[in-house]
Amino acid sequence: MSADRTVADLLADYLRQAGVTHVFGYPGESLVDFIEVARLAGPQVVSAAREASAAFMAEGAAMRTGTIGVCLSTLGPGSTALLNGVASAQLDRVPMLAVSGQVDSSREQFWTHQLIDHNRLFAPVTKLTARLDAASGETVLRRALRTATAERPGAVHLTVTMDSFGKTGAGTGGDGKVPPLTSASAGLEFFGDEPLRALRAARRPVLLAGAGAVRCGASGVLAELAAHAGLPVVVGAMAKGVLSEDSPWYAGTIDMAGHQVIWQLLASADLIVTAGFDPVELITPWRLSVPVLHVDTVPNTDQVYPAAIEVVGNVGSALAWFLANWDDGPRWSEAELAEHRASLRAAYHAGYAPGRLNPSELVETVRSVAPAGTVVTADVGSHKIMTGQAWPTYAPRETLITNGLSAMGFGLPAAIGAALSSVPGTPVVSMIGDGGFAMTASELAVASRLGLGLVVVVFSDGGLNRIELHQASVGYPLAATSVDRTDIPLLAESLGCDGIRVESVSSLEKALSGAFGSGRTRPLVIEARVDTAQYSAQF
Ligand SMILES: Cc1ncc(C[n+]2csc(CCOP(=O)(O)OP(=O)(O)O)c2C)c(N)n1
Repeated sequence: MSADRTVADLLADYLRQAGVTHVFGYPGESLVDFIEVARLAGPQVVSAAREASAAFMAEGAAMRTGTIGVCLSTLGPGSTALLNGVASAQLDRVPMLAVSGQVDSSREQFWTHQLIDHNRLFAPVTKLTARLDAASGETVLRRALRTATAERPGAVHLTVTMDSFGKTGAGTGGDGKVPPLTSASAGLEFFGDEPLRALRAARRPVLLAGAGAVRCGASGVLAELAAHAGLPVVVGAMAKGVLSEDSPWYAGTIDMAGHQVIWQLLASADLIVTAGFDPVELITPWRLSVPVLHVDTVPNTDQVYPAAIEVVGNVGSALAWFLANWDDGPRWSEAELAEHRASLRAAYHAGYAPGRLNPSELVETVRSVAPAGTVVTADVGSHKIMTGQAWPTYAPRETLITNGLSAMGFGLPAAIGAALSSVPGTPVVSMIGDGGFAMTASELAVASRLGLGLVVVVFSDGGLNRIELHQASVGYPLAATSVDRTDIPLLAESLGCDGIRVESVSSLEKALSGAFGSGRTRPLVIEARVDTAQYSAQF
């Protein structure tokens, strides 16, 4: 290890080794040493319009690739602004390394201007907070990367004082290599007969698959088990694609539009086998009394649902074990599942307003023209609930949804992060509400600067619909929930994008005609004026 290696060199080196190609941030004086090192040798530093967006970009990149997302902020106002995106990664179980600068170490103990105690600020929204310096840099970095990626993955925050980044002598505490960054080991902690007996004894078992199954790469074995044992598979919104949605065993996405139909299916089961399902994937409380067999990388410490039997370890290995030991007939028929999906479709279309642009039509029309392999992100609000149910997803990590923190402001930055970490030319769509758009529209200039031909679909209804629905449900008049109307196409154009407004399916189809497959390098923003009647019928 060279004695003149700085902390900035060390950080950049470890990130490159960890396969990190982009770091998302917003600069401040405290970061310039790192920015310079990264400019020369990588990873590429992408500056966002604000820190929280930078963290959401990192989260989107990590959701897409499964590797760690990295974001940067300066001290004080930079770190407080970063917080939302860090908390988002933590609750979405996405591995993230967040790094913030800090004043010189000589002033850190007493200074007041812009000084925030990062350990206290980030402790509640991370798995670990620590200081990165020359003395223990290697060990701290290994610890940070390993902690963020270990099950359940989440966020780690590191503070680097202004004098530390440029300080030499870093890199003497190890072998100079990143530790293994897999999230789940291959093993199982529990091989007793009880889980097998429970599954065999069940007449109407249902699988409930979640983000842990995606992280464990359990898609293939999940599909095989479902087909072999005839099991319906309900998925969490953050696990969409873990079972291809054209499978005859797909039974819908929990707690998205039409959710009553899915809860009815679960209530009719005599055993629910969770497969890496995480309670952060729920929105409504768990009210079922059906027995649960918990299969996950971690024990059922949340206790959101009680589970008498637990299988803890790699979700794919656990499902393979069930599969290898299944010697009985199918429990459900494909015809039953087809009937269930038809009911779900009908529930999804409830409240349809003839002659208007309905949110269901918006989702279905965009989906119908988006090519295979399109990546979609959703922001947070009623549009997410609609997209989460009716955007058929055929592979994991193609539909990126936040259900942990569920922070507005996620959708557009996550699409930028996902686009940058996908094979160039991968189509990327972002479905966002006009409230979330107002929060993050300035990031369109970033997408434009980077030459990303995103398709951004704004569900424009002039209101914060999810909250309006709640006001209506408790009998309050609508107040403080309107979204100020702006000329969205004009705004988009001023930010280096193409912009268009549509109010009908036919104008939407026209707007989408050149949206995909033409090698566009300018984002396209479609303001879709939707009718909200369907939203009211859904919830
Ligand atoms: C940062 C943040 N602030 C507030 C909320 C609470 N919230 C959840 S949905 C929602 C409304 C979103 O409105 P909009 O973006 O227009 O989408 P719509 O519901 O109309 O589809 C709000 C305010 C949140 N989830 N995140």
